[in-house]
Amino acid sequence: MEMMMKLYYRPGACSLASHILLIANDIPYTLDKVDLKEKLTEDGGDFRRVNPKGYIPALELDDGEVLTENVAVLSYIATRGGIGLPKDGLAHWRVLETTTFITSELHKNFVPFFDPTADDAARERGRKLLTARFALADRQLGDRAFIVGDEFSIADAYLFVMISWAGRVGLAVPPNLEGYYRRLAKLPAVAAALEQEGLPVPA
Ligand SMILES: N[C@@H](CCC(=O)N[C@@H](CS)C(=O)NCC(=O)O)C(=O)O
Repeated sequence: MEMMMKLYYRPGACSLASHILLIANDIPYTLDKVDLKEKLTEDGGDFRRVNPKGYIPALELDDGEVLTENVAVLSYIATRGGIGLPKDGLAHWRVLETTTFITSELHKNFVPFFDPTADDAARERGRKLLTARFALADRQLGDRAFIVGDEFSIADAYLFVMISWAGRVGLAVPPNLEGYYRRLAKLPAVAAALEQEGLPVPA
């Protein structure tokens, strides 16, 4: 029997972006819901044996290799399936440029909000940085449908998750980004991933 890719995930976590990409690329996959606190896989196994870093996303490939780190996992899925990362030209690098911005300038600045040991000063710093970074993303989006070029890319899937987190921590994003978020939620791959993870579809 041919092995299927397996995505180690947590509902609504950054792994949602990879989940969206698997669906958009029509790649068969299975899901494994990780207990991140206890570092256990869905069947109670030791998640650190899958990914010694202990975090998600982790994508088990069809040959048993495990790939980690959002930018690599997202790029891998898009390259395998052909949707989400332009093959060549400057467009390829522009998508990676924006996806790296999302991982290092947005995603990382949410850490104090999800870390129970972080203090108010760390959260305030995070809030200031996130407000400035979301403003940059808003300017980049302008009145276009997608964050890079004219097509849906891995950067849109990742930014979608970041905007959903902004809502969770009570951080307002510019109205234009909010509208973009609601439009993305209606894309079939995004709606299907939300449903499979048991997450509400934004109104
Ligand atoms: N550098 C990693 C960070 C991934 C990450 O922050 N994952 C979070 C969920 S969104 C996680 O698993 N946190 C639990 C932990 O670190 O214990 C990447 O870009 O993939």
